[in-house]
Amino acid sequence: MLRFLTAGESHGPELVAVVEGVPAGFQIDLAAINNDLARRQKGYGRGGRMLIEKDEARPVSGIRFGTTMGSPITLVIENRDFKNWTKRMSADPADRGEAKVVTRPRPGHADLAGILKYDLDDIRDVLERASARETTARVAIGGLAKQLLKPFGISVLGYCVRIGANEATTPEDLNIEQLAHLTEDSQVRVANPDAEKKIIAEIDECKRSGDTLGGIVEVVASGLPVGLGSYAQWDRKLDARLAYALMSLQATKGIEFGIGFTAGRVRGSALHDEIGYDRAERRFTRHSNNSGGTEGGMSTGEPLRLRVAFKPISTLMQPLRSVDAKTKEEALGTIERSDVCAIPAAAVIAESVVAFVLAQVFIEKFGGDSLTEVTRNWQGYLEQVRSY
Ligand code: EPS
Repeated sequence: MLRFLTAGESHGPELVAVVEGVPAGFQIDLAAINNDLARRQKGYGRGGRMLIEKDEARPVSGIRFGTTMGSPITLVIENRDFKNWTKRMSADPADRGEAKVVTRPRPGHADLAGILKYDLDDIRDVLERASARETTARVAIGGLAKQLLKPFGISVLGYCVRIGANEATTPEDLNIEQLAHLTEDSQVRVANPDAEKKIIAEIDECKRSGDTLGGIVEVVASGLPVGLGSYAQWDRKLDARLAYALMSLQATKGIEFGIGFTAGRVRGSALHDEIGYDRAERRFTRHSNNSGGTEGGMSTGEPLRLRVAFKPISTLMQPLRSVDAKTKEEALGTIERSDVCAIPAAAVIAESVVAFVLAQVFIEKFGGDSLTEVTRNWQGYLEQVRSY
C-alpha cells in the first residue's frame, strides 16, 4: 500500500515527506518534482514569504541513480526563512523567551481550537504546523505520484475556475495538454484572459482593503482505466477517498464531482451518462460525463473531473474581532505575514493530492514490487476489459 506522512513547521528548518510502498524500477525526475514546487509558489496575490523561499526537494532515501528501489522515499525541503527564525523556532529550551507569545486567535484559523485542544499558551505552537506551508511536502509527494502514473498514460492537472467574485470559464473540448499550456501562462492559473484581468483587479482591491480572497479549483485526470476503487466497501470508493484527501487541505470548504450539486436539481434523464459501444476500439463509451468519471465509487474510464472550493485565507490585514486568549479581553485577530489570495497555488496542491490518491488506487489494483510486475498486471487487465 502506498502511504505517506509529512512533518515540519512553517518556520522550522525543514519540511519532510516520507512515502512508503513505491515499487522498484520507476524513474524519478527530480526536476519535474521541483517544477511542481515552483508552480505552487507562483500566483498573483501571494505574500512576501514566496520571495524568500525557493522550494526544492532533496531525496535522502529510496532513490538510487534516479530509480526507485522499493524502499521508503524521503524528500526534504528546506525552509530558507528558518535562518530568520533560528531562536524563535529553536528546539533548545535555553531559547525559550526569545519569541513574542501569540495570544490573539484569528477567526477561521486553527488558532483557537488548537490552543484549547493541546493546552498551549502560544498560538505559534499551533499555527506553525497548521500553516498551508505543509502543502509544500504534499506537492513534492504529488510530483512523485505523477511519475508513478506517467508510464501508464495517466495525467493530472489543476487550475482555477473561480477566484472571489469572478468565474473563469474554461473553453470546452480542450485536452489536458492544451489546458496545461493555457493555465500555466496565466498569473492566476485560469484558462480565460478576460477573467484573469478581473481577478487581478479584485486581488488588488482586497490587498488595499486588507482583505483576502477564496476560490474554486478544478482538477482533471485523463488516461484512467475503468474500475479503480471499488463499490464493495465504503473506504475503498475512489470518489470518497479523493474527497477525504482533498478535504484535508488547509482551506477546503466543499468538493463536487462532475456536475456536483446540480445533480440535486436535475432529473435522472438529464443527468446520467448514457452508454454506447465502439466495436472498432472494443470499448464501452459514454455520451456525456456528468458523473465526473466515477460511478459506484469506481473510475468509469472517462476523464475524472472534480472541483474544490477553498475559503479565503484567515489572516486579515484588517483583522476581525477576537479575544485575547490570555486576558480574555476583546482584541483583534493577530496579523501574520500572509497572502491575499493563494488559489492559484491551491490548484497545484489539489492536483498533487489527486495524483497521490490515483497512484494509491492504481498501485492497489495492479500492485507488485516492481514496475515490471505492475506493468504486467495493468496490461493483463486492459486486455481482459477489451475482450469482455
Ligand atoms: C505558505 C507560507 C506561509 C504563508 C501561507 C502559506 O508563509 P509565512 O507564514 O511565513 O508568510 O504565506 O500560510 C498561510 C496563509 C497560513 O495561514 O498559514 C506557503 O508556503 O504556502
